[in-house]
Amino acid sequence: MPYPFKLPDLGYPTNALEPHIDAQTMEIHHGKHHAAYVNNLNAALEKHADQQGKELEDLLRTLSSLPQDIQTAVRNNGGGHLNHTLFWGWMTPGGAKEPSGTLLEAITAELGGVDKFKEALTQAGATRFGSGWAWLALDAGGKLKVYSTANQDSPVMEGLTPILGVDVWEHAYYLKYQNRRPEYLKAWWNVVNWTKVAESYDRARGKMGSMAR
Ligand code: MN3
Repeated sequence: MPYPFKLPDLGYPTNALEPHIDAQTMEIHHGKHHAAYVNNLNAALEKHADQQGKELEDLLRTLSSLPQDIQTAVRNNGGGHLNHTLFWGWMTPGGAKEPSGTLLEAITAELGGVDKFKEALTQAGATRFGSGWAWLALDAGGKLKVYSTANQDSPVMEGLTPILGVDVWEHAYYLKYQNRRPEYLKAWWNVVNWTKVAESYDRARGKMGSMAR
Protein backbone atom coordinates (compact mmCIF):
# COMPACT_ATOMS: atom_id res chain seq x y z
CA MET A 1 0.00 0.00 0.00
CA PRO A 2 1.42 3.42 -0.97
CA TYR A 3 1.26 6.79 0.85
CA PRO A 4 0.04 7.47 3.49
CA PHE A 5 2.01 4.64 5.04
CA LYS A 6 0.67 3.08 8.22
CA LEU A 7 2.26 1.35 11.19
CA PRO A 8 1.36 -2.35 10.82
CA ASP A 9 0.27 -4.48 13.75
CA LEU A 10 2.92 -6.68 15.31
CA GLY A 11 0.80 -9.79 14.83
CA TYR A 12 1.42 -10.94 18.42
CA PRO A 13 1.43 -9.32 21.87
CA THR A 14 4.53 -7.34 22.86
CA ASN A 15 5.37 -9.92 25.54
CA ALA A 16 5.02 -12.91 23.17
CA LEU A 17 8.75 -13.19 22.47
CA GLU A 18 9.78 -13.27 26.14
CA PRO A 19 12.20 -14.21 27.57
CA HIS A 20 14.31 -13.76 24.43
CA ILE A 21 13.03 -10.30 23.48
CA ASP A 22 11.44 -8.39 26.37
CA ALA A 23 8.05 -6.68 26.20
CA GLN A 24 9.32 -3.19 26.95
CA THR A 25 11.82 -3.36 24.11
CA MET A 26 9.07 -4.51 21.74
CA GLU A 27 6.69 -1.76 22.90
CA ILE A 28 9.23 1.00 22.33
CA HIS A 29 10.71 -0.55 19.20
CA HIS A 30 7.36 -0.97 17.46
CA GLY A 31 5.30 1.81 19.04
CA LYS A 32 7.96 4.55 19.04
CA HIS A 33 10.86 3.76 16.70
CA HIS A 34 8.90 2.13 13.89
CA ALA A 35 6.06 4.64 14.26
CA ALA A 36 8.58 7.48 13.87
CA TYR A 37 9.92 6.01 10.61
CA VAL A 38 6.36 5.84 9.25
CA ASN A 39 5.57 9.40 10.32
CA ASN A 40 8.81 10.81 8.94
CA LEU A 41 8.38 8.97 5.65
CA ASN A 42 4.86 10.38 5.26
CA ALA A 43 6.13 13.87 6.14
CA ALA A 44 8.80 13.61 3.43
CA LEU A 45 6.25 12.58 0.80
CA GLU A 46 3.58 15.05 1.87
CA LYS A 47 4.62 17.76 -0.61
CA HIS A 48 5.52 15.34 -3.41
CA ALA A 49 2.20 14.22 -4.85
CA ASP A 50 4.00 12.70 -7.85
CA GLN A 51 5.70 10.17 -5.54
CA GLN A 52 2.66 9.26 -3.45
CA GLY A 53 1.36 6.50 -5.71
CA LYS A 54 4.55 4.44 -5.46
CA GLU A 55 4.84 1.31 -3.37
CA LEU A 56 7.50 1.40 -0.66
CA GLU A 57 9.80 -1.07 -2.45
CA ASP A 58 9.61 0.99 -5.64
CA LEU A 59 10.63 4.14 -3.76
CA LEU A 60 13.62 2.32 -2.28
CA ARG A 61 14.64 0.69 -5.56
CA THR A 62 14.73 4.06 -7.32
CA LEU A 63 16.17 6.30 -4.58
CA SER A 64 18.58 8.15 -6.85
CA SER A 65 15.77 9.23 -9.18
CA LEU A 66 13.66 10.74 -6.36
CA PRO A 67 13.61 14.51 -5.81
CA GLN A 68 16.95 15.35 -4.19
CA ASP A 69 15.44 16.99 -1.11
CA ILE A 70 13.71 13.78 0.01
CA GLN A 71 16.29 11.13 -0.96
CA THR A 72 17.90 10.91 2.47
CA ALA A 73 14.58 10.98 4.33
CA VAL A 74 13.13 8.21 2.14
CA ARG A 75 16.32 6.16 2.40
CA ASN A 76 16.39 6.34 6.21
CA ASN A 77 12.68 6.29 7.04
CA GLY A 78 11.41 4.26 4.10
CA GLY A 79 14.19 1.76 4.75
CA GLY A 80 13.25 1.78 8.43
CA HIS A 81 9.59 1.20 7.64
CA LEU A 82 10.23 -1.72 5.29
CA ASN A 83 12.93 -3.34 7.45
CA HIS A 84 10.80 -3.27 10.60
CA THR A 85 7.62 -4.43 8.85
CA LEU A 86 9.52 -7.49 7.62
CA PHE A 87 11.32 -7.96 10.95
CA TRP A 88 8.10 -8.30 12.99
CA GLY A 89 6.90 -10.97 10.58
CA TRP A 90 10.17 -12.89 10.74
CA MET A 91 9.64 -13.44 14.48
CA THR A 92 7.03 -15.52 16.27
CA PRO A 93 6.58 -17.26 19.59
CA GLY A 94 7.02 -21.02 19.40
CA GLY A 95 7.95 -21.28 15.74
CA ALA A 96 9.73 -24.14 14.00
CA LYS A 97 13.31 -24.50 15.21
CA GLU A 98 14.88 -24.95 11.78
CA PRO A 99 14.16 -24.06 8.15
CA SER A 100 12.63 -26.64 5.86
CA GLY A 101 11.68 -27.16 2.22
CA THR A 102 13.36 -25.37 -0.68
CA LEU A 103 14.92 -22.83 1.70
CA LEU A 104 16.66 -25.60 3.63
CA GLU A 105 17.90 -27.09 0.36
CA ALA A 106 19.31 -23.75 -0.76
CA ILE A 107 20.95 -23.04 2.61
CA THR A 108 22.54 -26.48 2.55
CA ALA A 109 23.74 -26.26 -1.04
CA GLU A 110 24.88 -22.62 -1.07
CA LEU A 111 25.86 -21.79 2.50
CA GLY A 112 27.14 -25.10 3.84
CA GLY A 113 24.17 -25.95 6.04
CA VAL A 114 22.01 -24.40 8.74
CA ASP A 115 24.69 -24.20 11.43
CA LYS A 116 27.16 -22.47 9.14
CA PHE A 117 24.45 -20.09 7.95
CA LYS A 118 23.50 -19.19 11.52
CA GLU A 119 27.15 -18.59 12.37
CA ALA A 120 27.60 -16.37 9.31
CA LEU A 121 24.52 -14.25 9.99
CA THR A 122 25.39 -13.92 13.68
CA GLN A 123 28.91 -12.87 12.72
CA ALA A 124 27.61 -10.33 10.21
CA GLY A 125 25.39 -8.81 12.90
CA ALA A 126 28.00 -8.88 15.64
CA THR A 127 30.64 -7.18 13.51
CA ARG A 128 28.44 -4.48 11.94
CA PHE A 129 30.00 -1.31 13.42
CA GLY A 130 27.42 1.07 14.87
CA SER A 131 23.80 0.65 13.77
CA GLY A 132 22.47 -1.57 11.04
CA TRP A 133 21.09 -4.93 9.99
CA ALA A 134 22.40 -8.39 9.16
CA TRP A 135 20.76 -10.11 6.20
CA LEU A 136 20.06 -13.27 4.34
CA ALA A 137 19.13 -11.99 0.88
CA LEU A 138 18.59 -13.31 -2.60
CA ASP A 139 20.81 -11.70 -5.24
CA ALA A 140 19.85 -10.93 -8.84
CA GLY A 141 21.25 -14.31 -9.93
CA GLY A 142 19.00 -16.19 -7.50
CA LYS A 143 21.79 -17.00 -5.02
CA LEU A 144 21.68 -16.53 -1.26
CA LYS A 145 23.96 -13.92 0.28
CA VAL A 146 24.74 -13.21 3.94
CA TYR A 147 25.94 -9.69 4.73
CA SER A 148 25.14 -6.55 6.69
CA THR A 149 24.07 -3.00 5.93
CA ALA A 150 24.49 0.28 7.80
CA ASN A 151 21.68 2.32 9.31
CA GLN A 152 18.30 1.46 7.69
CA ASP A 153 19.67 0.49 4.31
CA SER A 154 17.72 -2.39 2.78
CA PRO A 155 18.92 -5.06 0.33
CA VAL A 156 16.11 -3.76 -1.91
CA MET A 157 18.17 -0.58 -2.48
CA GLU A 158 20.83 -2.62 -4.28
CA GLY A 159 18.54 -4.95 -6.19
CA LEU A 160 18.53 -7.81 -3.69
CA THR A 161 15.50 -9.36 -2.00
CA PRO A 162 15.57 -9.67 1.80
CA ILE A 163 14.78 -13.22 3.00
CA LEU A 164 15.60 -12.80 6.70
CA GLY A 165 17.09 -9.92 8.63
CA VAL A 166 17.99 -9.02 12.17
CA ASP A 167 18.06 -5.52 13.62
CA VAL A 168 21.35 -4.80 15.40
CA TRP A 169 20.62 -1.20 16.37
CA GLU A 170 21.10 -0.78 20.13
CA HIS A 171 17.39 0.07 20.47
CA ALA A 172 16.65 -3.56 19.49
CA TYR A 173 18.40 -5.05 22.53
CA TYR A 174 19.91 -2.52 24.93
CA LEU A 175 17.25 -2.62 27.67
CA LYS A 176 17.72 -6.35 28.22
CA TYR A 177 21.21 -7.08 26.89
CA GLN A 178 22.96 -3.69 27.31
CA ASN A 179 26.22 -3.88 25.32
CA ARG A 180 26.01 -7.65 24.79
CA ARG A 181 24.93 -7.76 21.15
CA PRO A 182 26.18 -11.35 20.58
CA GLU A 183 23.99 -12.54 23.46
CA TYR A 184 20.95 -10.85 21.90
CA LEU A 185 21.71 -12.44 18.53
CA LYS A 186 22.02 -15.88 20.12
CA ALA A 187 18.66 -15.46 21.87
CA TRP A 188 17.00 -14.07 18.73
CA TRP A 189 17.39 -17.37 16.86
CA ASN A 190 14.80 -18.82 19.28
CA VAL A 191 12.05 -16.58 17.90
CA VAL A 192 12.72 -16.81 14.17
CA ASN A 193 9.56 -17.58 12.19
CA TRP A 194 10.99 -20.13 9.76
CA THR A 195 7.63 -20.66 8.09
CA LYS A 196 7.54 -16.98 7.14
CA VAL A 197 11.20 -16.96 6.12
CA ALA A 198 10.62 -19.94 3.81
CA GLU A 199 7.66 -18.06 2.30
CA SER A 200 9.91 -15.02 1.69
CA TYR A 201 12.36 -17.27 -0.12
CA ASP A 202 9.78 -19.07 -2.24
CA ARG A 203 8.09 -15.79 -3.18
CA ALA A 204 11.40 -14.22 -4.20
CA ARG A 205 12.33 -17.28 -6.27
CA GLY A 206 8.88 -17.34 -7.83
CA LYS A 207 9.12 -13.68 -8.89
CA MET A 208 12.47 -14.41 -10.50
CA GLY A 209 11.01 -17.33 -12.39
CA SER A 210 8.20 -15.23 -13.79
CA MET A 211 10.64 -12.48 -14.80
CA ALA A 212 12.82 -14.97 -16.63
CA ARG A 213 9.78 -16.17 -18.58
MN1 MN3 B 1 14.92 -1.10 14.92
